[in-house]
Amino acid sequence: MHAVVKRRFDKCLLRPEELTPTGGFRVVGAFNPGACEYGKRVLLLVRVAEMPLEKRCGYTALPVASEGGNLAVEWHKDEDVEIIDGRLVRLKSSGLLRLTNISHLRLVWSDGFTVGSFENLSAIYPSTPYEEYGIEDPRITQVGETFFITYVAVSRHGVVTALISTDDFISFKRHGIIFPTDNKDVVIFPEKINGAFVAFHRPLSAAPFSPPEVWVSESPDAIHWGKHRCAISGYSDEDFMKIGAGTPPIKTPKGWLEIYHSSHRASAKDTVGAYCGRAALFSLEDPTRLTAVSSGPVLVPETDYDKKGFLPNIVFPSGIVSRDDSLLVYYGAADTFTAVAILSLDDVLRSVV
Ligand code: MAN
Repeated sequence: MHAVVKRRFDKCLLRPEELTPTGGFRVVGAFNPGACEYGKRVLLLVRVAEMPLEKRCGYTALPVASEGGNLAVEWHKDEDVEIIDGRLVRLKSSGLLRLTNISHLRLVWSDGFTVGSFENLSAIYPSTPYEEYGIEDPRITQVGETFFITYVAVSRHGVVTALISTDDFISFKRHGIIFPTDNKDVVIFPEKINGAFVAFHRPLSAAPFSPPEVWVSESPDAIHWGKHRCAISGYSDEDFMKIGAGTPPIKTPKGWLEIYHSSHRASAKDTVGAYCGRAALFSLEDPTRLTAVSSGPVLVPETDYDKKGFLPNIVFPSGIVSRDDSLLVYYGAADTFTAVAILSLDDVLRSVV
């Protein structure tokens, strides 16, 4: 797979071993970061995935968070558990899925190209029954003075998206679930359009009449969403398994630019297929109207850290900062690392036809 746009610069910014683990756990991933500019700095909100340190022969450890945010471990006999992939197992008794790791979010300061100290980082831990299997994949959008953080919450109730807002990244207001099960990859536009907040999201049906699609919705307050419509259909000549919005949209002269991800059918030897980033343009006046998509992927697994990790060959764009003609795309590499790739805005716009 080749990218239709050449990277101008790339760098692995954060590795799991650089972060202090929660007591009793080890960090296995520091990836899928939300990103925004804050003053002169770039703030990254990283998904930190952890696995229990303790091992018991013949048992599988499944992590779980209590309502107070403490992480604990449940032990299940190996024979009662079926392994699906590196991330997931199925409990044979109920047929239900569980994650082998549990995620929380941590703030990391950056100048855009390097990251600062990892000490005393603010963290957001799971804290409601809807977050008992972890919180994941944050996206940050500044609208006016307020930063809106959407994130995925996973629990026995399913996979949902919740909202936090903050003005200073010191105090955070939780607004609860904004898109119920199953829905993830929610990115909010950086300005209101015709008086409404607008967001892309990815509903996932248990009774699939369609492949997964990106949808677009509107809201008066970023909490109550309606006017749901399909924005990018999953149908394609290629063997897409899933698509989902990636980075919050950026306003360009040619329209709203969205870098979204596509996942591909797994080859026989892998359990999870490759993930790439693609570009789509939406009308400036009517952000529900898709005007063009890139002729191919704009970001593909290229570097060592994209290709080797917890799950190989994954680039998952989740944050973006635009500086002059450069797009600083922050992404999760191999479900393990946080990385940045710089693309030229002109190149990306030229690839969208
Ligand atoms: C998928 C992957 C995982 C994630 C779960 C729950 O299996 O994206 O990384 O933990 O969904 O959201």
